[in-house]
Amino acid sequence: MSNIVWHTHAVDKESRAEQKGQKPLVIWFTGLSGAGKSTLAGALEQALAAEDKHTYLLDGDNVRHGLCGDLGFDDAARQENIRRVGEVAKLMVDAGLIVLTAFISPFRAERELVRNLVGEGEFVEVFVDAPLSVCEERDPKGLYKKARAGDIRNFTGIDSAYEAPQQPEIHLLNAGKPVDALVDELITALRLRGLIE
Ligand code: PPS
Repeated sequence: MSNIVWHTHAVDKESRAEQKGQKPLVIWFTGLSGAGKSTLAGALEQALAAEDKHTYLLDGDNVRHGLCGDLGFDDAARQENIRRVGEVAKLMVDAGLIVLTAFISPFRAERELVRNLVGEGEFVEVFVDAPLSVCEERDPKGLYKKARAGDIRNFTGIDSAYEAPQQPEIHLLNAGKPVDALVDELITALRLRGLIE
């Protein structure tokens, strides 16, 4: 980037994290529409907040009302969506927060891009794995029905690809287990990795 110089400030990432008394982190939920990303991320955030952790949840549907309100669902728009969210998540980690994100984030390349941007050790990929048939059966927003009818184009799992993570840090099977049990699984996995106390 020409003519733009990075400024280093006296209050830095380490001092902000120390002030908060927590390890900043991005917990990146990925999975099909209706797999349970937002529900699980919300429940985990509640559990972390109850332990006085300072968190922020970036949720796909909400972010698309503002920051990414200009983006649709073709491949290029999804790539840009995830790029922007990755940059915001990185800023929030810099601010000392535990960031939870709930985006389909269907493409491996963009998830890797965010992993590299945030940095290994501060990025945890959580694959919320629910079979397409289960998501379609749940269809909480009626979107699968519309996609099957041809009223929505580029719908993930129907006529747009979902590239499942090959080596996520955490792989949650979400087909019937209660949310509380899955949140316990998540917290145990995060503790085992030394990412939360
Ligand atoms: S992406 O792929 O990461 O950019 O998508 P994301 O920002 O997470 O937005 C997904 C939510 O948008 C709704 N929606 C669609 N999803 C997939 N494909 C198409 N074409 C589409 N159109 C609208 C849908 O409610 C998704 O929410 P979730 O919570 O995942 O069901």
